Amino acid sequence: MNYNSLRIDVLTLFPAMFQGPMTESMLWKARDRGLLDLRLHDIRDFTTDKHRTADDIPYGGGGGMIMKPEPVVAAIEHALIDAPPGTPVILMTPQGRVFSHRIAVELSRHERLVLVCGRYEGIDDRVRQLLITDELSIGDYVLTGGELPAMVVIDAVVRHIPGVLGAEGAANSDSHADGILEGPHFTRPPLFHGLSVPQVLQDGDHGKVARWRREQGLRRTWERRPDLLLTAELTEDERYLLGRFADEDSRRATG
Ligand code: 4GO
Repeated sequence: MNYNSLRIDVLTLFPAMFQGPMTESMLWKARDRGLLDLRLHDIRDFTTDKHRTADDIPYGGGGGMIMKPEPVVAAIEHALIDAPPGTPVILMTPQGRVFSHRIAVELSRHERLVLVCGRYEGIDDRVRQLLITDELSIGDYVLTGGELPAMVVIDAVVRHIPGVLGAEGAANSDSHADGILEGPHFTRPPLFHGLSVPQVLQDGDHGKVARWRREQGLRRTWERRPDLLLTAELTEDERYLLGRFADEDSRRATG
């Protein structure tokens, strides 16, 4: 098999933060198999003064410090050497579009990605104006830096590089892969603290198991994330099942 590999350049003032997460388990395997080429760059290495100054006070006053534009721009330009045109240069920021399964799949199809992590009150906006092509947020909360969001994006993207996951195509049945959640999972023993594994899974009729899983996934989505059902592409059978959940609901409410 001829796998394509993904190179990700991360620009940060704290490259050591990536050492743990990026050298464990699946991510390590991806790197070991040559599917992921992860390169960490210390933005401070692109400063030019003797104190290696990466931040400065904000124009207009106010608290906190701002990351100086020159070292960040130099780091991005370094990361973009020999990168194909259209390589995403992504800034992690709570002001970005909210990261999702769909965006993870989209990003995994590129040959190269550049992730820029801010610290303090953020980066001088001219870096964004000049070089940033995408701004991503992992959710509506503020963190002390873009490093944890970058790691979240890397983990979610790398799972979609062909050859990374053990069971080929295991990512396709994931929660969110087709717009609905997954149902529950079980392993041995068949009886645990008085709770048994559903008989259909123990019987191992693959057709029945597939139908049961789809129904459980739909049920969970109905219960927990009904917003997802507004956009999920469902078959006629699945729409019928949703109707049944609604009926069960109203019987519980009235009976
Ligand atoms: C990203 C960056 C939150 C996110 C960040 C997020 N906080 N929700 N903080 O993805 C500029 C300096 C932004 C600290 C950074």
